Amino acid sequence: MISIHVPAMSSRQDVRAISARICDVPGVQTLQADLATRTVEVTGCADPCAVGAAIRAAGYALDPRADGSSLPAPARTGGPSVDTFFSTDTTGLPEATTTRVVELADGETLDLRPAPVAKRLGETTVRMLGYNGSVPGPTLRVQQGSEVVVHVTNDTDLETTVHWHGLRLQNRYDGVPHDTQQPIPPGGGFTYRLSFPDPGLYWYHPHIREDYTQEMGLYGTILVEATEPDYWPPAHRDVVLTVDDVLIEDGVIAPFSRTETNYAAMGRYGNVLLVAGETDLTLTAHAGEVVRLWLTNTANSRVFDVRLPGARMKLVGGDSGRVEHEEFISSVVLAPSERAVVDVLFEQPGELTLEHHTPDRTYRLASITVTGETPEPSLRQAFEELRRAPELAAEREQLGAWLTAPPDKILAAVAEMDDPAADRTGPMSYACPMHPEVVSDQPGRCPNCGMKLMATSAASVAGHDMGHDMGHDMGHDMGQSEARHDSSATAHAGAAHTHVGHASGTADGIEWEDDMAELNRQTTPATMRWKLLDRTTGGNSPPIDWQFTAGERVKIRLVNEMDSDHPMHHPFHIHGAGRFLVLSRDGVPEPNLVWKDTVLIRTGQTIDILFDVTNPGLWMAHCHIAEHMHSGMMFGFTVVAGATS
Ligand SMILES: [Cu+2]
Repeated sequence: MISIHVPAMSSRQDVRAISARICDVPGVQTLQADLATRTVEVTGCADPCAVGAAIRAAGYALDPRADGSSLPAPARTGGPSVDTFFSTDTTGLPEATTTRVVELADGETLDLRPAPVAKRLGETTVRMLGYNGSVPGPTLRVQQGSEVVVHVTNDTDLETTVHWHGLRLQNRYDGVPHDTQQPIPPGGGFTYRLSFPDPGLYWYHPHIREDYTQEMGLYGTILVEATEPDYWPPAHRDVVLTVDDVLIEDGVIAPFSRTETNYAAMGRYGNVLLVAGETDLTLTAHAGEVVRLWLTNTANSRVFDVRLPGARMKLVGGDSGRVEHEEFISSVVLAPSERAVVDVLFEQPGELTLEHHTPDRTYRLASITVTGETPEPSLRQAFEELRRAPELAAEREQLGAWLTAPPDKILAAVAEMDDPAADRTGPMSYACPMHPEVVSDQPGRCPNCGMKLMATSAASVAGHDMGHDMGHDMGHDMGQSEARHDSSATAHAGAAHTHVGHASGTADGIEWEDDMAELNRQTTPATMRWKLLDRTTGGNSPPIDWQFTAGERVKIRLVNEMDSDHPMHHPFHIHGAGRFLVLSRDGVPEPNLVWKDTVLIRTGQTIDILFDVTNPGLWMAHCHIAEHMHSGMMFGFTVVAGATS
């Protein structure tokens, strides 16, 4: 181990600047910085002189005694050791290329390499991670019923896997670290064999540190072409668009700790929107043209409401294939990892804007110039037709019995959140982090949104510290108070709760923005525990023993409980053990069926799904807010082979 004393390293900002440089030194395996002793420790086979040079390049002088020489570990003087950050440095990185479309025939092979790239976002160039050099990674076009092979080589500095989101494939290619495969180490590889039983739009991303890797750009889409010729209505052209957001601070993607996920409370919301990887996407279309938009939400946490004023939109498909009946729409809501297939008819020439709407704001997603050249053949008449999908009409026929049947499983989403100031003494007042006007002299819940009230001194102190770039050890204060006061959540369970029913901070049960960014930034899986609890028999345990049989159908009730320290929406995702139909939302039968793998459970909402179990193995179910998944909102269940599978 190389141990170097850096006398001027006194803040997290210093650590970040130094680790950004050291991470790029060849041979560095792990990096640990200790603010108490102002020491940097590096393992691996790196040249000590190169590590010393990297620290000097970051602008910090070295202690002459320890300049680059190998020393035994320094004696610790106590105090917390500070974790380090993934690099944000763009030096020497290849510039990101544009996303390519890769057509793969049955049996063909693709090489896929996740690696760092330098990508221009508006005025700045930032370090990102891309598959095969682009963000998003290549769009794969494959045939329904085919099989392809993907060799993944990990050129990042973090273990990885690839999860093929929405594909009902063999369990061992599902990309879940330790459960279905060993993580792919930096420099290592893994070969996936993918099958595509269902037409539609799918996507791929890592299943390790999703909060970091997905935000940094590791995602790509898969378009599975239907075998049936008229499965989709006619369209002139396909346009595949990912919608995403990234958090840019000080000209870099706000750095990530190597050891700990933050923003655990609400997930990380970005301040820059990325559509197909671009901040300023421009598209062209022709009057009379029907363009099929294939939309995927790849954001960590943000829900999008996509609109296109001035053109007509027709919903034709969702997560996995077409909808029961096509319908004209003015907006489509996409939660993280959900997909929508929308046909757009551009009626006349002009300048249009693809938009994202929240109750308070309108964001531009892309500019579309519509020219006057009308394409042949005309599809205007076909666009007017609203078709029905016979296979889903058949499902509808037998859904009545499932609607009235009791659920086979009941799953509840709940949060436990520590108050960073819970152990302070003296008079306390408590306020809602989302609604500062709600103040109480007792711990409790916010009557507006149901959130746990936090000691106000904590909130204001935190806000001050955060203004100074992470403070220096706010996170550790929280960690320590958590260790000493692990019972704060249970202590509060006895406090008087204000029952708020289905009311929530936002009337529609969606957190469109991060309204408590400073508190959110400090929350980690240690202080914010997201839970999925099995309430099938009224209990309070995690769903530890779910076992299904391939070929069966299971009714699962998903309850987003208001009696929680932080009620919030959750996009609930089930891996490729099968696919599901939404039966009802708050008791209202789903009006338009589509096969799904992710459903948005709004705050306070109850959703019944019918899970069609098809593929044996050990599978995951989790919230697709990356930070919630890493804070406990995930469990595995098994599917055993049935008589016919
Ligand atoms: Cu969640």
